[in-house]
Amino acid sequence: MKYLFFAAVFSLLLFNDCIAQETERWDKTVSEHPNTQQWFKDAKFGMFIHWGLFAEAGGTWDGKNYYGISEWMMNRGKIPAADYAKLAKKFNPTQFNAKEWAQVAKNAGMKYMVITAKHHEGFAMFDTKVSDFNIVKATPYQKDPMKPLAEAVRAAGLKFGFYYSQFLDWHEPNGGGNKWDFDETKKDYQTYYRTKSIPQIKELLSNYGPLGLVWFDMPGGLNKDETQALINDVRKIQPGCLISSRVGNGLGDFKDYGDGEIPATVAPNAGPWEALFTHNDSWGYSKFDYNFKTPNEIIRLLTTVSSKGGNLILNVGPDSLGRMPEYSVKYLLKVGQWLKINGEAIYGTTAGLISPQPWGLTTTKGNKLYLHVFERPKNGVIFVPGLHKIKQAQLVCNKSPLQFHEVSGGINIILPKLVDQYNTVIAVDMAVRPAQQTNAAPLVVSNQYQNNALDAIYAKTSGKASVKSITYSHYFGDWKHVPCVVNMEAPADSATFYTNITSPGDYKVTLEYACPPVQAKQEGSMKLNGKDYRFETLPGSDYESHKPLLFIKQTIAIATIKAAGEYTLSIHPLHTGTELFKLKTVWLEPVD
Ligand code: FHN
Repeated sequence: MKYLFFAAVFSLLLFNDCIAQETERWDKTVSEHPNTQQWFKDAKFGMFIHWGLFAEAGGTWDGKNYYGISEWMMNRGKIPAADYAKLAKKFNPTQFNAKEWAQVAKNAGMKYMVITAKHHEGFAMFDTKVSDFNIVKATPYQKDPMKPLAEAVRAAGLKFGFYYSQFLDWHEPNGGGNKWDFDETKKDYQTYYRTKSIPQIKELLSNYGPLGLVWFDMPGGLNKDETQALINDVRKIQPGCLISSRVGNGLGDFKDYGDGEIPATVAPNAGPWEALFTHNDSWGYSKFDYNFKTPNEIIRLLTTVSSKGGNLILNVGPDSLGRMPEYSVKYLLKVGQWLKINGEAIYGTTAGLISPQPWGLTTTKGNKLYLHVFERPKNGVIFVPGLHKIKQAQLVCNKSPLQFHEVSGGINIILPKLVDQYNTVIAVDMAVRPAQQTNAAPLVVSNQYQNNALDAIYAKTSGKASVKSITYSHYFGDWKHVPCVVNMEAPADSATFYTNITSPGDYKVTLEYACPPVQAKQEGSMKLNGKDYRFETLPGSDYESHKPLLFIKQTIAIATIKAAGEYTLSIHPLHTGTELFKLKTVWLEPVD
């Protein structure tokens, strides 16, 4: 009962009919076995699987459809635990095939798999002696799918891990989160941990062979010492098993960002980290959710995360029969085919030394720099700023050498054509490794590309202005995170972008921003190349974290650049008022 007050406040904050989405604080790496982290750092790509009773419902309860993340339906509908538990009577995944799932992950080029052993609904998808609310005792299936899955995944050469919701349990009177059935003031979280959570975690660590990691989620009810004690329990049974930062209290071996979040900046000495996305918008199987990311989108996502030095864990939500979504199987295979050819530019790499370019991104491995080319410049010349003294450049897919020239400020590499429809990779052997570029490096702008984006994360801010990740959702729980320049309320609050405009000409300048209707019609100024361009803001939508946020694109100028060179572009409100807008991107589109 000691932490009842803390936990009650926590629950109130978190579960007032919706879930909050914020990144857990995570300070440092606590594993006493740092060598065990190497596999994780090198892996880069993993499969997340959300599977539970929610797959049986698929987002529908009592004739009502719940759009959004399906695994939260019980909470959203305030479905009594006893009624919800009846889903188990129907849950019969007769088409589940552990080897097939392992093969899908392997063929996708994934190096680890993490599956929900127990999600917030409280149902154990494994054989547990701790509670009868489990797949063996409560369903017609009567088998433990985790046993063959753990074996098949390891046999396929991948690491295997469990997701375990350690605090939220809507089935149990003492579990976190369910206050529609159980009196919040009578909950005893310590008892919950002692009688269900910790014993089940120990079962998972004892009965399923070597685990690569335990992926804890949504901490609560434990202070730092108690969280450390939980970690110690894990380490006692499996010393090499990694622990996610969502174990809470700033602990854990690797950091997980928010759902669907890519960090804007990552410190070069940051520990291992993971970005987590779901293939469509729901984590659990949802009948209505067909918003699957295309192979191109997944490859770009994986490349983006790798270029920042992290891992991507991508979720799939199998249905109640044990089938993975058709589009997941199909599109992940395409990703795997790309990785088969270009994997050396992803696996085992560290963050790209060169900051993002209009043509794409970079990753690094020792003295090799990989250029991931998404957009081919019209003239085929890839300018890599800050790079000097290279030995060779060649296409990764067929090893054919590419011509290159040292030019002022960098290297030009000639790319005759884009050979890959998703991401053409060039491997560069560096004689000298340049220093890691930061977001402060000037942004290359060129008329060789259809458009040039100056994203908020590259803005240097002054006054009260700052760059902040704005979180919002479309449906319930499908979080979006968009870094924006915020708090520009007075002329001194500005956002400045440093650019390197490599080709003279006319550029159309378009601002992309979100502005609530009541704050619209404020005047702003954009200065570029000695000219001051004025504009008035347009109304979009109000900002509420649980609603869609409307970003508007407003063209405010054509700027003529007479000579190539470095230019600053800065934006600020003309008068003191409310926030001018949340600025996402400034687009510079060459006019032919
Ligand atoms: O509430 C869960 C959600 O259902 C899902 O499991 C995600 C995956 O990261 N974690 C929680 C929200 O952050």
